[in-house]
Amino acid sequence: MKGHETLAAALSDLGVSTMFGLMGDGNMYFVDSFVQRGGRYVAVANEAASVLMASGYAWASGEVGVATVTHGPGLANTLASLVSGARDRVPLLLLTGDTAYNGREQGQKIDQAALVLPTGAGFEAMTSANSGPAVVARAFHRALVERRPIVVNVPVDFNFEEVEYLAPTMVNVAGVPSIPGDDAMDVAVGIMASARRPIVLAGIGAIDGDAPQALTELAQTLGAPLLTTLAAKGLFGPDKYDLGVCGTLSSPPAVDAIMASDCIIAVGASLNEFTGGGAGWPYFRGKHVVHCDADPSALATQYLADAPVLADATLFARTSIDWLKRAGYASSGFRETITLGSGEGIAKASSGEFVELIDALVELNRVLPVERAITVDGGRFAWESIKRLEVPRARCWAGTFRGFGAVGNALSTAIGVGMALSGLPSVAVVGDGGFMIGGLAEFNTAVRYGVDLIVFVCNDGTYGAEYGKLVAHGFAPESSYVDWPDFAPVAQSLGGSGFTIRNATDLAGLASVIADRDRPLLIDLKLDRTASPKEY
Ligand SMILES: Cc1ncc(C[n+]2csc(CCOP(=O)(O)OP(=O)(O)O)c2C)c(N)n1
Repeated sequence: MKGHETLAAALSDLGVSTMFGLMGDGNMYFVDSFVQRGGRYVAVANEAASVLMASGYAWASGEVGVATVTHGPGLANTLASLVSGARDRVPLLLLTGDTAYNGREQGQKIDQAALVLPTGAGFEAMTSANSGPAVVARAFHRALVERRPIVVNVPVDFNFEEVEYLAPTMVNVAGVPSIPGDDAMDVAVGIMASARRPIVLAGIGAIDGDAPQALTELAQTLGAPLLTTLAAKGLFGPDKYDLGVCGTLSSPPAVDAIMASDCIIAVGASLNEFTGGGAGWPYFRGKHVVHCDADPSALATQYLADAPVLADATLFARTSIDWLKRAGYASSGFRETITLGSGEGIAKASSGEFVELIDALVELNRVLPVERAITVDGGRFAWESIKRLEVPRARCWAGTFRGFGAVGNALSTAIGVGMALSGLPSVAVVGDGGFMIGGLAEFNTAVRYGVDLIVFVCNDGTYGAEYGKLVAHGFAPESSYVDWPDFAPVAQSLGGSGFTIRNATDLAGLASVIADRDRPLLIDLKLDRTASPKEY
């Protein structure tokens, strides 16, 4: 086999079916081999999007996302996306071409390891033409175990060498779920049993398999309400006692319950200050904390827990229930005493002249099919969007403004999510600034691949986050204004549909526009820049 064929064969043997990329001298032969083998190759418009789409795909599918770019500038275009992937702990493989080792005069030559390593992604270099499959397999398994992007460096001169293909083996890196130790459980169950107002908080370490169900049962046993981290929003599906997100974005009833509680049982959540309610961790202060995680690094980085338990989330929950029942424990009854519901206020009603962001989000939430995926970008529209838009389960929710705080990632991520979860609409909620940073070109990618994408552009004609800060500090805000063209006709030119909402009458048409969509749809929501939410 030729070198490029062995790379495609290795991916196929590792079960990779979809790859996002943009081709150039460094990777095009390998892309061709991948397609020849029946792989689905998604040609993006900008390299940054290849990593973002692969991230969305990885997140929604629970598999390793795979992307490919060419050397030099192609790889350089992915750097911000790699940082986001590394900080958001996305298992991802990026196969990048590299110039030949001896191609010193090649204009696109650059030290690719030096480029990649500061992003937080890992780097695996092919060292000979026949090393490809082993390097790809190692990178693939590292991506799964280390939960971050791993870049595989493929020098172009290895592509055409004739080499022997040695198929890599797929290793079950999940291994045996870790059983909670008796000593740790003794302390944890003692704390749970003596709590009078416990709450159960779950993170992305508890989104898969039986963990949501097992934690729901543990909460029921304890009489505890349920909460999730922002990243795990939707984890408990529709549950009467689910209070939503725990943290700075909590709803008023959730904040009341958290503040009233005396014990937090956090499972699969690598706790951070945002989950803790902001600086000083007000939500955790003065409470007993049980912290279970299968990943020792999640326990090692926080010193909050009275009872750290290194264990699989499901085994922890089931063991806790078992021990509590055997001890004759009776429910605390706490969750029967708290106020349920979202507690979110309704906006000033949109009049015939304009539309309020919150009204539009409430209407979008109402008219979307229950089975939907939501990806929210960064910007001042984001907090209300996170609060108002519901998802049926955890992997249907993606926030792209987390680890690196990059604006413009949501639309591409939503395309990857939509490709992993076909059969439901993938909704990207973005600002006008974010759409132009990273969405415009890739909207057409959704068109080309028939993704059921709905883009909701919260268009206030300004970088609203900056607008709010400029005004707050007494600066003139005009430098933050941008007069974009109307996006609906742009969406049509790109092969999709477009719909503009300027007022309450237009908003009333949203339901039918969404119901009748037959291609990627962009909704341009025109907002008053002075009236949009100021909090950021
Ligand atoms: C890649 C990137 N560029 C710039 C910023 C700075 N930034 C943070 S929020 C924001 C505003 C985005 O504007 P828009 O998408 O229109 O949303 P809005 O705040 O107006 O709701 C910007 C530019 C960033 N975080 N990331």
